[in-house]
Amino acid sequence: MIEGHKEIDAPAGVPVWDVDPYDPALLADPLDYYAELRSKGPFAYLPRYSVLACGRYEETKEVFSDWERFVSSRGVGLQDFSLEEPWRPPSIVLEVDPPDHTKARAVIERALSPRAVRELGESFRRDAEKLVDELLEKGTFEAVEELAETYPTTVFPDAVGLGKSDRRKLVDYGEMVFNALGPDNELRRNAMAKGPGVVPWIMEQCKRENLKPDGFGATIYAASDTGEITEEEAGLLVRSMLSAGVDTTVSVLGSAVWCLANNPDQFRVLKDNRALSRWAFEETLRYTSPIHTFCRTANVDTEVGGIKIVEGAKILCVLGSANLDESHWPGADSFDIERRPSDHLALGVGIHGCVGQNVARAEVDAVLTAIANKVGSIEPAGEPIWRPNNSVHTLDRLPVTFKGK
Ligand code: OVV
Repeated sequence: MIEGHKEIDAPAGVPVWDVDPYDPALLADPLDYYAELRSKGPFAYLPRYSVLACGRYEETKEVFSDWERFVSSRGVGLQDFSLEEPWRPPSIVLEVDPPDHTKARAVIERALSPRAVRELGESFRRDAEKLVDELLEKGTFEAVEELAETYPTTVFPDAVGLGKSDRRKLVDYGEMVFNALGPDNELRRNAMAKGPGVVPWIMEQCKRENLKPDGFGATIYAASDTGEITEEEAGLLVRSMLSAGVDTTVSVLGSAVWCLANNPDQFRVLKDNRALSRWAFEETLRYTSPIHTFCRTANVDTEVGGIKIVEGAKILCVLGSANLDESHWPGADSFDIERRPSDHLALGVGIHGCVGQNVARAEVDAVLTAIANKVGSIEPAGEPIWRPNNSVHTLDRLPVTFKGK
C-alpha cells in the first residue's frame, strides 16, 4: 500500500517521472508540470505515489467518463476506499457508482434543476449588483476575500436554506474535503486540523430542522418523505452541496476576475456583448480548471491509449492539463471568450458531471453581468497569489482596481 491504495508497477511503454504533483510550489504554478505531463504520452507513472497521471485531453476524457472501468466508489482521491476507511462517510453522489449513484443523483439533480435555479436569478442579480456597486466605491480591493469569497457565501447558503451562514466555516470545510483527496502532506494535515471547529457545525446545518422550508435542502428532504431516499441520505446530500458548492465557485469567480484583469481586450469584448458572459464562465473554467485533479480507480484490468492498466491502479485525471491540451484547443494558452469551449472537462463529463453547474453558472453570470454593466476597466493592483490545494486551483489574494465608466 502507498497513500492508501495498491502499489503498482509502471506499465510497459509508460515513462517513469519523479515529480510530486502535490508539491505546494507546483500547485501554485502548474503550467510547466501540465506541459511536461502531456509531452510524456497518454500516461506517466509517478513512483512517489505509485499512480498513473493522465493529462492529455482525449485519454483524460476517456478515463473520466467511463464509470464502469474507472470507478468512483473506491474514492476520487489517492485513497482506495476498498482498502482504507475514508475520513468521513463517503458521499452518496460523488464517491459511488451505479446503481447506488442513480437514485441520489436524481434527487440532487431535481433540487438543483434549471427551473429551481431560474427562480433565484433575480436575487442573485440583485446581490451581485449591490456587491459590485460597493467594490466600485472602494476602487481598489482584494478580490478573493471581498468578491470571490463574499458572493457565493452570501447567496449559496441562502439558496440551500441554511439558517445561519459562516463564511469561514464553509470555506474551511471545502478546504478539508478537497485537500483530503491528496496525499498525507502538509496541506492535507493543516486542513484536517480544522476539523473539530468545522465538521460538527456543518453536520448541524445539514439537519432538516435547521433548514428553511424553501431552499434546495428542503427539496432534498421532501424526497425522504416519499421514501425515495432516507432522511439520513437527505442529510448527506445536503452535506454534498456544502462540500462542493462553495470553494469551487469561489475559485471560478476569483479566476474570472483574474482573467479579465489580465486580458483587458477580452473584458472589452464582454462589455460590447453581454451575451458572452456565459462563455466567459466556460472559458474561465477551461483556462483555470477550478478542480485541477480528481482520481479514478481501475476496477478491472483494462487498456487506454494502448497502455495496459491493472485493477486497483489509481489514475490522476489532471483536468487542468487536459483543458490546456493544444491538440484539442488551438492557442490553448490564451484566454478567449469567443472560443466557446463547450467540451472542456472542468465540470467533468458523463454520469458524474457537475450537478451544481446550473447554480455556479447563475452565480458567475450574475457577477460578470454586473461587472460588465457597471465597471469601465479592471486593473491589476498587485501580484496575485495562488492558494495551493490538493484538488482545487484557487487564488489566495488578488488585488485589483475597478474603474468606473
Ligand atoms: C463534486 C464534489 C466535490 C466534493 C464533495 C462532493 C462532491 C460531495 O458529494 O461531498
